[in-house]
Amino acid sequence: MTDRRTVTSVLAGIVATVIYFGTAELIARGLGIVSAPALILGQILIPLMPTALIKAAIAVFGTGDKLALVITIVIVGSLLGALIGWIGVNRRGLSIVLLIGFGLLPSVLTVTTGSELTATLPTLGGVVAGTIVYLMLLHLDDRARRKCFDEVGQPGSGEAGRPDARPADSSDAVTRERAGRESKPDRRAFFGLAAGLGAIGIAAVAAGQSAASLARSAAGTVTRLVLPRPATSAPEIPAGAELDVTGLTPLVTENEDFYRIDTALIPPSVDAGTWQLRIHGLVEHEVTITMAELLDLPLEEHYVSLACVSNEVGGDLVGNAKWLGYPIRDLLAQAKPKAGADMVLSGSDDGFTASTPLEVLTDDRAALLAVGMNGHALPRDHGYPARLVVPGLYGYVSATKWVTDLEVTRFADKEAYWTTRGWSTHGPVLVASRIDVPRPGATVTPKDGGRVITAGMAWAQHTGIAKVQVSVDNGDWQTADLSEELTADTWRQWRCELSGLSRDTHTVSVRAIDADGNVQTSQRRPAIPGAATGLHDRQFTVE
Ligand SMILES: Nc1nc2c(c(=O)[nH]1)N[C@H]1C(S)=C(S)[C@@H](COP(=O)(O)O)O[C@H]1N2
Ligand SMILES: [Mo]
Repeated sequence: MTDRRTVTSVLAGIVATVIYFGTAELIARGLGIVSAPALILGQILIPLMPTALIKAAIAVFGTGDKLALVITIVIVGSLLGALIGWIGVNRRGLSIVLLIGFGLLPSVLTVTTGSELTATLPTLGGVVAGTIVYLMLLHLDDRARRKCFDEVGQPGSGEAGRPDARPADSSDAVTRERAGRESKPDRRAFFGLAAGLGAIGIAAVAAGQSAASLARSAAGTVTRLVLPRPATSAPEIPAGAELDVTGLTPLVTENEDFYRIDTALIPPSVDAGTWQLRIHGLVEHEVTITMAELLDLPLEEHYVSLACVSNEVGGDLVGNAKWLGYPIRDLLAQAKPKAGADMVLSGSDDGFTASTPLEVLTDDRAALLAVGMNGHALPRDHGYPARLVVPGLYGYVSATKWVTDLEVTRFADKEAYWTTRGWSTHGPVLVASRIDVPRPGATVTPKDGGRVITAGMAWAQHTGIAKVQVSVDNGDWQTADLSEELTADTWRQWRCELSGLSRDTHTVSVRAIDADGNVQTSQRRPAIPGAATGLHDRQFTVE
């Protein structure tokens, strides 16, 4: 009897939790806001995790639609719900208090972080629905039990909270058997309702999530700023800059396809009308610039490829876009950095910071305070309304999205977000290359003359790619054809015809050499503290 009560009570706790999350997701979607408990909890948990886990989590959640995180939180939450249900076997009142208390936690957190009050509505709705479901299931369970006691001539149970106060019927085999039989319809009703509500809760979470990712991709492409024409346009794309190979990555990455990496589970929603950038610290004059002032300046357009330091060898955390913005060099010239300064700590609305060498921001490269990406306002995921883009550095030390603050300072005095977590202070990009074609494990039919095409991308931003070489089955390096260079700040496509391959499985590997003569190293090294190294290779079969 006690076992069965434990089962039903624990189940009621789990179902209540799932209904809680599901209701909250649906309300959040209905209101068009992102503050459902699963994401709020994720936002709080991520910074508490060990560094390696955070990077891994961000790689998964930063690019995906956060579904994995939400599932994890719902599962962990349900375990807590189970625990509360288990406590409820003996102490029902306490379990209800715990259910409501833990349930309200995310709304307390939203309020204390200064969000609007509507942001708490999903959580509140979730708590109400979850508590009702919990009480309803327990009531059904009590009724099943009470009925069976009545049937066997026992008094109705008014002491549901104290099982030890119940008549000692469990020692009586006959009573137990009768009880089991008599309570069956109510038992079935209990389990049926529990299963049904559990399924509804899960469906609600799923529906809320898919609506959220739809809303996110819409928010990611919508244009809210009217961008001025550039004073200086980007160069025309030369005819030979794109090679005609099926399956090869396009030279310019569409905004929707651009990789996304950041620590913000919920991308900040910044109002361009009130946005300001403040330049301060070791400067002669503090400068504050509004969006209207920024858009009035002569803006420049530049193609720049951006890469993430945590990109694995062969990975796709790299993209190339046409950015519209104002040179950071010219903004800093207005502020006049003082002698001794060697770094600019850029900060964003969400607390992220990046440390960029001052000299990189003041030399002649196209380091931009960007407002446009491929002819559109920056998508929210990519830093709307303004971000930094600096050719030649990894994103974590340069590409601050939702940027609001530039502090001119010294590496000796300040540390940036990822530097305090074990990543190197300076993050120059390393020469890199990747194979796109053939696809992994592909079976290829050689073209006339027994030729097999391999192709891919190579990058060494701000230095430029001089050469790409491929090797089959550890044979001699052969030189690939390169697409025409767009600029030294962008990646280049390469292609190579392999011939004389036997009908067998082969491995092709690639290496790039930059314009300074640096050869991409074959030495394998993990991403932390300063980008993974090693050569990308790929297996395919010739038929
Ligand atoms: N505010 C903010 N800016 C940020 C980050 C972040 O976490 N927060 N991540 C950086 C990192 S690690 C990279 S690689 C680039 C990625 O930019 P993208 O998402 O537009 O591709 O943004 C950088 N800017
Ligand atoms: Mo990154």
